[in-house]
Amino acid sequence: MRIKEVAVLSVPFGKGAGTAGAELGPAHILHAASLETKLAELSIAYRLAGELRPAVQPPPLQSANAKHLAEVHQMSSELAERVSELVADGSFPLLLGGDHSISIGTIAGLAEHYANLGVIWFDAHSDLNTEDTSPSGNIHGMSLGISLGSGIPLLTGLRGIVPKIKPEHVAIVGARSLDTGEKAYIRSLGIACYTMHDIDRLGIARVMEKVIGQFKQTTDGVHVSFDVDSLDPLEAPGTGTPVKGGLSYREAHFALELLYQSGIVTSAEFVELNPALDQHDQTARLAVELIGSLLGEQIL
Ligand code: B3U
Ligand code: MN
Ligand code: MN
Repeated sequence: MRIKEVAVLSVPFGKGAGTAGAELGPAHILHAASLETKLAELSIAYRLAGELRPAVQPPPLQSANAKHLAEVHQMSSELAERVSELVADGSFPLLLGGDHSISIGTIAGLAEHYANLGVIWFDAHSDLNTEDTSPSGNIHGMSLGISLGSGIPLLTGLRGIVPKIKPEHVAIVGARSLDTGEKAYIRSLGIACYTMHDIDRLGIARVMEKVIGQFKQTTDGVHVSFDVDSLDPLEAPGTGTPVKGGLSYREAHFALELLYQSGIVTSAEFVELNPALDQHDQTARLAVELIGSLLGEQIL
């Protein structure tokens, strides 16, 4: 499908994370870091599609080890519906998070349109925990697993498609903090997981060539889920769970430039920006720059 325009949807939701502040992300990307100026500079057809802010507090839901399950469930079902509408409308959904639990809703909405959706998960973590393996009970550490059909049935079952994505259509890039249960899950399903070790060994160009090669023939759409904690905390301090030794400024830009050139990307989200922890909006500004690279900004 030809993309009519980029539809920017704000998702000021932070209850999937253990640290408050990710709910302030969209405002800082839009205002402090001027996303619209960047999109206008690039002559990209875009529209602001508003923000998703569930109106009423849902009644609490019982769960063994999933914090704020009711709020995450409500937000995910509303977000899935909005994202599905944006795709039906021919738009390229660009979501501004919010913590990484928003992916549950994003991917549920996308899965209604793409039977073989590819997901590129830039992250220091793999977000493949379940209630049984999660050390924190924070749902943002479970969102990729839920999209793969593992975990809380209320969330895996959203909009009736289970699973939303197949393991062979997932690639994790930038991993360096994996829990024991996540490592076992990655191995047992054979998920492509490019750790920082792999990036050091192969270089980001080769890694991205492999990811693009993995998806090019076998997927009908590709979603880029960019957790800003994939970046090195020296470049991106404004995030709730920073982990040393991440993607450099140049590796991140280059990876997204290569994805733009590949022409395979059909939606994206930038998550886990926490403006309360940021230094003079450094991370928000970097996120806007990276959105530019993903949408076609070039040096020359
Ligand atoms: N794997 C840990 C930590 C974590 C995951 N995602 C973030 N942190 N941002 C967990 O709590 O599941
Ligand atoms: Mn994440
Ligand atoms: Mn992360």
